[in-house]
Amino acid sequence: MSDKKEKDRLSKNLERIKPLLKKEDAVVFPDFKKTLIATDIHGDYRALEHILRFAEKKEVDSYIFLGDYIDKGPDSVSVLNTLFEMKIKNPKKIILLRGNHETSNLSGWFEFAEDLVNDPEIFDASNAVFEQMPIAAVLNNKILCVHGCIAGTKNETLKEISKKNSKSYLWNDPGTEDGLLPSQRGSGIYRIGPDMIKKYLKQNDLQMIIRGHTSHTEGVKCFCDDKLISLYSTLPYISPTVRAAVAIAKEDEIKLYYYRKTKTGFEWENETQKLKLRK
Ligand SMILES: [Mn+2]
Repeated sequence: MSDKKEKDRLSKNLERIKPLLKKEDAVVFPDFKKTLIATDIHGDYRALEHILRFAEKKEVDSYIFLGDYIDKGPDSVSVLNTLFEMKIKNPKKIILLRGNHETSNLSGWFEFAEDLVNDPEIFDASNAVFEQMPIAAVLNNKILCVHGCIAGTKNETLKEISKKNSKSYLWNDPGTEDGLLPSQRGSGIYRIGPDMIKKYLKQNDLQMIIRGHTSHTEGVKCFCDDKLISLYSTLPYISPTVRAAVAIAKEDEIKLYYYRKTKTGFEWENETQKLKLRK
Protein backbone atom coordinates (compact mmCIF):
# COMPACT_ATOMS: atom_id res chain seq x y z
CA MET A 1 0.00 0.00 0.00
CA SER A 2 1.23 3.46 -0.66
CA ASP A 3 -0.20 6.90 -0.08
CA LYS A 4 -0.71 9.75 -2.48
CA LYS A 5 2.50 11.48 -1.48
CA GLU A 6 4.59 8.40 -2.32
CA LYS A 7 2.83 8.03 -5.66
CA ASP A 8 3.43 11.68 -6.56
CA ARG A 9 7.04 11.19 -5.62
CA LEU A 10 7.18 8.17 -7.93
CA SER A 11 5.63 10.15 -10.73
CA LYS A 12 8.41 12.77 -10.47
CA ASN A 13 11.14 10.16 -10.10
CA LEU A 14 9.95 8.32 -13.21
CA GLU A 15 10.34 11.48 -15.26
CA ARG A 16 13.81 12.13 -13.92
CA ILE A 17 15.13 8.59 -14.21
CA LYS A 18 13.86 7.75 -17.69
CA PRO A 19 16.53 9.66 -19.65
CA LEU A 20 19.26 8.24 -17.40
CA LEU A 21 18.19 4.65 -18.06
CA LYS A 22 17.62 5.33 -21.74
CA LYS A 23 21.26 6.36 -22.07
CA GLU A 24 22.43 3.01 -20.69
CA ASP A 25 22.97 0.11 -23.10
CA ALA A 26 21.39 -3.32 -22.58
CA VAL A 27 24.74 -4.42 -21.12
CA VAL A 28 26.68 -1.97 -18.98
CA PHE A 29 30.36 -2.38 -18.08
CA PRO A 30 31.02 -0.75 -14.72
CA ASP A 31 34.47 -0.57 -13.16
CA PHE A 32 33.82 -0.50 -9.44
CA LYS A 33 36.01 -0.90 -6.36
CA LYS A 34 33.66 -2.24 -3.72
CA THR A 35 30.16 -3.14 -4.79
CA LEU A 36 27.03 -4.29 -3.02
CA ILE A 37 25.04 -6.77 -5.09
CA ALA A 38 21.46 -7.40 -3.95
CA THR A 39 18.38 -8.73 -5.65
CA ASP A 40 14.65 -9.44 -5.49
CA ILE A 41 13.72 -6.68 -3.04
CA HIS A 42 10.08 -7.33 -4.07
CA GLY A 43 8.39 -4.43 -2.31
CA ASP A 44 10.11 -5.07 1.03
CA TYR A 45 11.05 -1.51 1.90
CA ARG A 46 12.18 -2.39 5.43
CA ALA A 47 14.57 -5.02 4.11
CA LEU A 48 15.92 -2.53 1.56
CA GLU A 49 16.59 0.03 4.30
CA HIS A 50 18.33 -2.64 6.34
CA ILE A 51 20.50 -3.70 3.41
CA LEU A 52 21.40 -0.12 2.52
CA ARG A 53 22.45 0.64 6.10
CA PHE A 54 24.62 -2.48 6.06
CA ALA A 55 26.21 -1.46 2.76
CA GLU A 56 26.98 1.98 4.13
CA LYS A 57 28.65 0.44 7.17
CA LYS A 58 30.75 -1.74 4.86
CA GLU A 59 31.74 1.41 2.94
CA VAL A 60 30.80 0.19 -0.51
CA ASP A 61 31.21 2.75 -3.28
CA SER A 62 28.69 1.27 -5.71
CA TYR A 63 25.56 -0.83 -6.00
CA ILE A 64 24.15 -3.34 -8.46
CA PHE A 65 20.56 -4.48 -8.01
CA LEU A 66 19.52 -7.49 -10.06
CA GLY A 67 15.86 -6.60 -10.60
CA ASP A 68 12.46 -7.61 -9.21
CA TYR A 69 11.94 -4.43 -7.19
CA ILE A 70 8.15 -4.70 -7.17
CA ASP A 71 5.34 -7.10 -6.16
CA LYS A 72 5.05 -9.65 -3.33
CA GLY A 73 5.86 -7.17 -0.52
CA PRO A 74 3.68 -4.22 0.53
CA ASP A 75 5.85 -1.27 -0.52
CA SER A 76 6.78 -1.49 -4.21
CA VAL A 77 6.32 2.24 -4.71
CA SER A 78 8.63 3.20 -1.82
CA VAL A 79 11.25 0.69 -2.96
CA LEU A 80 11.25 2.22 -6.44
CA ASN A 81 11.39 5.73 -5.00
CA THR A 82 14.40 4.94 -2.83
CA LEU A 83 16.36 3.19 -5.58
CA PHE A 84 15.44 5.71 -8.26
CA GLU A 85 16.54 8.60 -6.03
CA MET A 86 19.85 6.86 -5.35
CA LYS A 87 20.36 6.46 -9.09
CA ILE A 88 19.33 10.03 -9.89
CA LYS A 89 21.77 11.34 -7.30
CA ASN A 90 24.66 9.14 -8.40
CA PRO A 91 23.86 7.62 -11.82
CA LYS A 92 27.29 6.14 -12.49
CA LYS A 93 27.49 4.27 -9.19
CA ILE A 94 24.06 2.66 -9.01
CA ILE A 95 22.98 0.04 -11.51
CA LEU A 96 19.35 -1.02 -11.60
CA LEU A 97 18.94 -4.09 -13.79
CA ARG A 98 15.57 -5.27 -15.02
CA GLY A 99 13.84 -8.30 -13.52
CA ASN A 100 10.98 -10.35 -14.90
CA HIS A 101 8.52 -8.48 -12.67
CA GLU A 102 9.54 -5.23 -14.38
CA THR A 103 7.75 -6.26 -17.56
CA SER A 104 4.29 -5.14 -18.57
CA ASN A 105 2.98 -8.69 -18.97
CA LEU A 106 3.77 -9.51 -15.34
CA SER A 107 3.57 -6.18 -13.50
CA GLY A 108 -0.14 -5.94 -14.39
CA TRP A 109 -1.13 -8.84 -12.17
CA PHE A 110 0.23 -8.37 -8.70
CA GLU A 111 0.69 -5.98 -5.79
CA PHE A 112 2.28 -3.13 -7.76
CA ALA A 113 -0.66 -2.99 -10.18
CA GLU A 114 -3.05 -3.13 -7.23
CA ASP A 115 -1.27 -0.17 -5.60
CA LEU A 116 -1.70 1.87 -8.75
CA VAL A 117 -5.12 0.67 -9.79
CA ASN A 118 -6.46 4.23 -9.56
CA ASP A 119 -3.35 5.75 -11.13
CA PRO A 120 -3.11 4.21 -14.60
CA GLU A 121 -0.80 7.00 -15.86
CA ILE A 122 1.77 6.26 -13.16
CA PHE A 123 1.47 2.53 -13.84
CA ASP A 124 2.03 3.04 -17.57
CA ALA A 125 4.89 5.47 -16.96
CA SER A 126 6.51 2.86 -14.67
CA ASN A 127 6.35 0.21 -17.36
CA ALA A 128 7.84 2.62 -19.88
CA VAL A 129 10.74 3.20 -17.47
CA PHE A 130 11.17 -0.54 -16.83
CA GLU A 131 11.62 -1.03 -20.59
CA GLN A 132 14.68 1.21 -20.47
CA MET A 133 16.46 -0.67 -17.69
CA PRO A 134 19.69 -2.45 -18.64
CA ILE A 135 19.52 -6.26 -18.74
CA ALA A 136 23.01 -7.15 -17.57
CA ALA A 137 26.11 -5.63 -16.01
CA VAL A 138 29.64 -6.92 -16.49
CA LEU A 139 31.42 -5.90 -13.31
CA ASN A 140 35.12 -5.14 -13.77
CA ASN A 141 35.10 -7.19 -17.00
CA LYS A 142 34.78 -10.35 -14.88
CA ILE A 143 31.37 -10.91 -13.35
CA LEU A 144 28.16 -11.07 -15.33
CA CYS A 145 25.25 -9.80 -13.23
CA VAL A 146 21.79 -10.64 -14.55
CA HIS A 147 18.35 -11.40 -13.08
CA GLY A 148 17.69 -14.83 -14.64
CA CYS A 149 20.51 -16.48 -16.52
CA ILE A 150 22.12 -16.64 -19.94
CA ALA A 151 19.85 -17.39 -22.91
CA GLY A 152 21.23 -20.81 -23.80
CA THR A 153 21.58 -20.16 -27.53
CA LYS A 154 24.44 -21.65 -29.54
CA ASN A 155 27.80 -19.86 -29.22
CA GLU A 156 26.11 -17.11 -27.32
CA THR A 157 27.89 -13.80 -26.80
CA LEU A 158 27.26 -10.73 -24.67
CA LYS A 159 26.36 -8.81 -27.82
CA GLU A 160 23.13 -10.78 -28.17
CA ILE A 161 21.64 -9.18 -25.08
CA SER A 162 19.20 -6.46 -26.06
CA LYS A 163 16.59 -4.41 -24.23
CA LYS A 164 13.91 -5.39 -26.74
CA ASN A 165 14.56 -9.11 -26.64
CA SER A 166 15.34 -9.86 -23.03
CA LYS A 167 12.92 -12.60 -21.93
CA SER A 168 15.52 -15.38 -21.60
CA TYR A 169 17.84 -13.27 -19.48
CA LEU A 170 15.02 -12.25 -17.14
CA TRP A 171 13.38 -15.68 -16.81
CA ASN A 172 15.88 -18.53 -17.25
CA ASP A 173 17.45 -20.44 -14.36
CA PRO A 174 20.69 -22.34 -13.92
CA GLY A 175 20.30 -26.11 -13.76
CA THR A 176 22.33 -28.92 -12.23
CA GLU A 177 22.21 -31.22 -15.27
CA ASP A 178 24.12 -30.51 -18.46
CA GLY A 179 22.31 -29.15 -21.46
CA LEU A 180 19.26 -27.01 -22.04
CA LEU A 181 16.22 -28.28 -20.16
CA PRO A 182 12.62 -26.99 -20.20
CA SER A 183 11.48 -25.02 -17.15
CA GLN A 184 8.37 -25.31 -15.02
CA ARG A 185 8.14 -21.53 -15.22
CA GLY A 186 6.58 -21.68 -18.70
CA SER A 187 7.18 -22.19 -22.38
CA GLY A 188 10.29 -20.68 -23.91
CA ILE A 189 12.00 -20.64 -20.50
CA TYR A 190 14.94 -22.94 -19.80
CA ARG A 191 17.28 -24.32 -17.19
CA ILE A 192 20.84 -23.84 -18.34
CA GLY A 193 23.25 -26.66 -17.55
CA PRO A 194 26.73 -26.22 -16.02
CA ASP A 195 28.37 -27.30 -19.32
CA MET A 196 26.71 -24.38 -21.12
CA ILE A 197 27.49 -21.90 -18.36
CA LYS A 198 31.18 -22.87 -18.34
CA LYS A 199 31.34 -22.60 -22.12
CA TYR A 200 29.67 -19.21 -22.04
CA LEU A 201 32.07 -17.87 -19.42
CA LYS A 202 35.06 -19.07 -21.41
CA GLN A 203 33.78 -17.77 -24.72
CA ASN A 204 33.02 -14.35 -23.28
CA ASP A 205 36.16 -14.16 -21.15
CA LEU A 206 34.20 -13.93 -17.90
CA GLN A 207 34.81 -15.57 -14.54
CA MET A 208 31.48 -15.68 -12.76
CA ILE A 209 27.74 -15.10 -13.03
CA ILE A 210 25.73 -13.60 -10.16
CA ARG A 211 21.95 -13.84 -10.55
CA GLY A 212 18.73 -13.59 -8.53
CA HIS A 213 15.21 -14.72 -9.44
CA THR A 214 15.01 -17.84 -7.21
CA SER A 215 14.65 -17.88 -3.44
CA HIS A 216 16.76 -20.32 -1.46
CA THR A 217 16.30 -21.21 2.21
CA GLU A 218 20.05 -20.62 2.63
CA GLY A 219 19.96 -17.24 0.85
CA VAL A 220 22.50 -18.41 -1.70
CA LYS A 221 22.95 -21.43 -3.91
CA CYS A 222 26.14 -22.02 -5.84
CA PHE A 223 26.13 -23.80 -9.20
CA CYS A 224 28.75 -24.85 -11.68
CA ASP A 225 31.73 -25.23 -9.27
CA ASP A 226 30.97 -21.85 -7.67
CA LYS A 227 31.07 -20.08 -11.04
CA LEU A 228 27.39 -19.18 -10.81
CA ILE A 229 26.01 -17.68 -7.62
CA SER A 230 22.25 -17.54 -7.16
CA LEU A 231 21.33 -14.88 -4.57
CA TYR A 232 18.09 -13.81 -2.94
CA SER A 233 18.07 -10.76 -0.67
CA THR A 234 14.64 -10.71 1.00
CA LEU A 235 12.55 -13.06 3.11
CA PRO A 236 8.82 -13.66 2.78
CA TYR A 237 8.28 -14.48 6.47
CA ILE A 238 9.92 -14.66 9.91
CA SER A 239 11.83 -17.91 10.34
CA PRO A 240 14.76 -19.00 12.48
CA THR A 241 16.15 -21.16 9.69
CA VAL A 242 15.51 -19.31 6.43
CA ARG A 243 17.95 -16.58 5.49
CA ALA A 244 18.51 -13.95 2.83
CA ALA A 245 21.83 -12.89 1.32
CA VAL A 246 23.72 -10.05 -0.32
CA ALA A 247 27.15 -10.06 -1.90
CA ILE A 248 29.98 -7.56 -1.73
CA ALA A 249 32.43 -7.74 -4.62
CA LYS A 250 35.89 -6.29 -4.12
CA GLU A 251 38.77 -7.01 -6.49
CA ASP A 252 38.94 -10.79 -6.92
CA GLU A 253 36.84 -11.62 -3.92
CA ILE A 254 33.10 -12.05 -3.47
CA LYS A 255 31.93 -12.02 0.14
CA LEU A 256 28.47 -13.34 0.95
CA TYR A 257 26.60 -11.95 3.95
CA TYR A 258 23.44 -13.45 5.42
CA TYR A 259 20.61 -12.07 7.51
CA ARG A 260 17.50 -13.50 9.14
CA LYS A 261 14.17 -11.92 9.89
CA THR A 262 13.28 -12.03 13.58
CA LYS A 263 10.26 -10.84 15.57
CA THR A 264 12.05 -7.62 16.40
CA GLY A 265 13.66 -6.89 13.04
CA PHE A 266 16.61 -8.17 11.05
CA GLU A 267 19.81 -9.80 12.22
CA TRP A 268 23.03 -10.20 10.25
CA GLU A 269 24.89 -13.44 10.84
CA ASN A 270 28.51 -13.36 11.87
CA GLU A 271 29.29 -16.12 9.44
CA THR A 272 30.27 -14.99 5.95
CA GLN A 273 31.44 -16.90 2.93
CA LYS A 274 34.29 -15.92 0.65
CA LEU A 275 34.56 -16.87 -3.00
CA LYS A 276 37.58 -16.15 -5.14
CA LEU A 277 37.30 -15.27 -8.80
CA ARG A 278 39.29 -17.58 -11.03
CA LYS A 279 39.55 -18.31 -14.72
MN1 LIG B 1 12.32 -12.95 -10.84
